[in-house]
Amino acid sequence: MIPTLTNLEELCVSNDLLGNPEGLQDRISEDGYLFFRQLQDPAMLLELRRQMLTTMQEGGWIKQGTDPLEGIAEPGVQCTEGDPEYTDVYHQVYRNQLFHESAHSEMMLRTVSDITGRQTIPQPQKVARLWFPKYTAHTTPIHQDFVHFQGTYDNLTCWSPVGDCPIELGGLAVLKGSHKVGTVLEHHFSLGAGSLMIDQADYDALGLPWQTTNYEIGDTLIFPALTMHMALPNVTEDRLRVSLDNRYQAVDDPIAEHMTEPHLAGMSAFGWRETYEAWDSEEYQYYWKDLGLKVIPKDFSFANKGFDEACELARSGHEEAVHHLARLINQDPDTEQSLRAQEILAQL
Ligand SMILES: O=C(O)CCC(=O)C(=O)O
Ligand SMILES: [Fe+2]
Repeated sequence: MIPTLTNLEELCVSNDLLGNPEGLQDRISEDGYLFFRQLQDPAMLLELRRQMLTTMQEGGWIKQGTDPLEGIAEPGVQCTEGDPEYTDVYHQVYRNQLFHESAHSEMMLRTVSDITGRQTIPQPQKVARLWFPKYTAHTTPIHQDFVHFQGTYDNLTCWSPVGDCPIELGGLAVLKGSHKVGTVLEHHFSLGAGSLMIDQADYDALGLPWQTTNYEIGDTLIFPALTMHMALPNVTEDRLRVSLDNRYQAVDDPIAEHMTEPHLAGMSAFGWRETYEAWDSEEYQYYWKDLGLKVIPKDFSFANKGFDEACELARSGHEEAVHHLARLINQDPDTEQSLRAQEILAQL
C-alpha cells in the first residue's frame, strides 16, 4: 500500500557535510539516509541517459521517431523484472560500459568510504531500473534491501535517477530513521518489484515520516540495508523512469554470492563475458577479483517465504498472486517453483 502523497516530507540535503566523515556518519546513523544534490556529474549521467534510452529505443520500448532523451515509452509496451521481454532489453542495456563505470567515480568512492569510515567499493552487480508509466501495480513496495542483497546490514544502496525525476515519475521515498529497528522486519508477498514487502501496520507503528523530493539529474540518495523505502508510482502519461541502484560495501565485509553476478543473470544465459563484450577498456572488468572478497551463499529464505505466501493466496484466487505465479511459469516452466505454481493454477 502506497502512502498518500500528501504525507511526504522533503529529504534533508547533506551537501554541507561532504568531506566531513564524522558529520556524514552522525547524520546517517540518525536519519538512516544521506541525500546529496548533484553528487554525480550531470553531464556524465546525461550521456549515460542518452546511451541507455537509445538501446531501449532499439529494443522497441521508446517511441519510434522521438528523441530517446525524452524517455517517451512506446504505447502498449509494459513489462518488468521477471518478464522475459524485460530481460531481453535490460541485458542489452546492461552491456553499457559507462553504466558500470559510473559506479566507480571518484566522488562516489570517496563519499561512501567517508560514510563507512572504511575502504568501500561498488559491488560487482550493478542495477538499473527501467520503469514503465502507469504500470503501478508493479511499483517497488516498501522493503528493506537486506532481503534482496544481503551481505551485511552496513551495505549502502546508492539510488540515483538517470535524468530528472519529479515525484510523478516515481522516485524513491525513505522512511526516515527506520534503520533503527536494527533488524529485518517480516516481509510478505507483493506483486511489486522485488516481490517482497513490509505490512503497513508494521511501518505505521514506527510513527516515522516518509521523505522524498523532486530529484534532479546527479542527485543521489544513500542508505544502509535496514532503512525502509519504496518507489512512488510512475503516474506520468508516457515517460519511462530510469535509475541506478548500485550497492557499495567495505572490502573486508562478506558479499552474498549472487551480488558477484550480473543483475537478472538467472533469467537468461548472461554473464560478465557478455556484459564486457563491446567494452573498449578493461580497467573496470572483474575489478573485484583481486580484492579477496569473502563470498557467502545467498539466503533464499526471504524469497521462499514470499513464494509460499503467493501460493497460499493464489489458491483462494488472489489476482496479484495468480499473476505472480503465471509470471514465474512464463520465466521457466520447469523449475520446482513453477511446477508447484502450475499445479495451483490448474486447480482454479
Ligand atoms: O527503483 C526502484 O523502484 C526500487 C529501488 C530499490 O528499492 C532497490 O533497488 O533497492
Ligand atoms: Fe530497495
